[in-house]
Amino acid sequence: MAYDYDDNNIFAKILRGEIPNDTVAENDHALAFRDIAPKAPSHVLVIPKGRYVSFDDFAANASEAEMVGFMRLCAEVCESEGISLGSGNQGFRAIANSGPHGVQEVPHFHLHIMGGRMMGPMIS
Ligand code: D5M
Repeated sequence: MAYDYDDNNIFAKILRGEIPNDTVAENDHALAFRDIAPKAPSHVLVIPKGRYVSFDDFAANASEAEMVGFMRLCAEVCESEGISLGSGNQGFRAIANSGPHGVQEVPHFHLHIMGGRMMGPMIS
């Protein structure tokens, strides 16, 4: 299965430092920054630094180090945003829109982490 990565997508430009972002956290393998159009009091996007189009591309092809780096950064974001269940907070929603049916707009894998309010129905 081929996943054609577009180096001109907006998150690739963010990773290259060509456009600004509101960084929340970063490690060797992933970057977390605030969504430009937040849908919740806390709305952070976590992206791998590697060239992965979608959730399934990342799941199939990322190295274990990239996966661990990505997931640990997600945990760090949940903690610093005050939404992590492990610290007794109220929780959050994590979504990876993937492809046309998932209504993915930016073709670089990203996880939306949203919290700070009660979420509505998941399907729309
Ligand atoms: O959603 C893509 C998300 O990316 C959407 O919530 C807006 C956000 N976005 C788009 N451009 C930027 C920049 N420049 N900074 C921060 N956030 C941005 P999806 O439908 O999952 O692909």
